[in-house]
Amino acid sequence: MNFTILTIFPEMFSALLVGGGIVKRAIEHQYISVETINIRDFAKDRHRVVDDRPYGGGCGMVMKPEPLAEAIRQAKKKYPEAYTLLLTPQGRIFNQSVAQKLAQCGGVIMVCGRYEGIDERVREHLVDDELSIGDYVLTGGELAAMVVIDTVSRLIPGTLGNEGSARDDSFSTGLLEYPQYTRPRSFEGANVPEVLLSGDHGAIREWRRQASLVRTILNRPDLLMEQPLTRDDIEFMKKLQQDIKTIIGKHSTAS
Ligand code: 4G0
Repeated sequence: MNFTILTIFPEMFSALLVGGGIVKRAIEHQYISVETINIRDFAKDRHRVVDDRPYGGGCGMVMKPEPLAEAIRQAKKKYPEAYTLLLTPQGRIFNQSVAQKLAQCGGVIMVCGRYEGIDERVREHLVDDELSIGDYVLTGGELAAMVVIDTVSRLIPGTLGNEGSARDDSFSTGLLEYPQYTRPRSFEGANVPEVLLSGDHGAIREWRRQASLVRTILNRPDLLMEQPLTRDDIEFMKKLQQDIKTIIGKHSTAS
């Protein structure tokens, strides 16, 4: 899988090669490749200007169409099968299932906007899809593009080393991950749950499923509306509901 990034700050992507992370390893083992194209290289004037004032007035600057369009065309010429994305707060929200789709396509070209965005005509004619990594505004699309590269990279077969991890993780089960523990058994007075030391794999599976359900109810109840729940899940949640009612009952009769 090739990622080609169009940006005025190509140096930012060297961050992907720092340390001993999975993305760096994936590049070294040629599961993925990351190329950058400096949009400024396509500016025609002496000062290599890539932005201009918005028609109709208003504050800030807009990325001017000519250099950006030329940069996109060069990327598409090298990777004709690639999917061209614009990272923008106006895009569809990027999530694990979008990442899974991207992991199966024939390369990704990502346009990183700066300033107040890009000229609308470039978006209409040269961009296949617009993605947002969340409801907040960054100073540029570069960090968003790196989030996409990181997320998609670990879904490419071979990149994880541990194939199970990507399949089992949150959002693949539709629930949040259960708590994880490692040695020591007792840390600053806090003990690892006994069931995880029991060797009873059925009991461990049940404990983890229930811990996932509780976390999801507390932090992301919206997720529970999507994924199907088992009969055991429903039974567990009814029991929780009963326990909560009993506690509330005790408090309201006391006060
Ligand atoms: C295009 C993406 C790009 C338009 C990019 C800003 C947040 C995200 C940019 C704008 C970005 C995200 C209209 C401000 C660059 N910020 N949430 N900034 N506008 O994915």
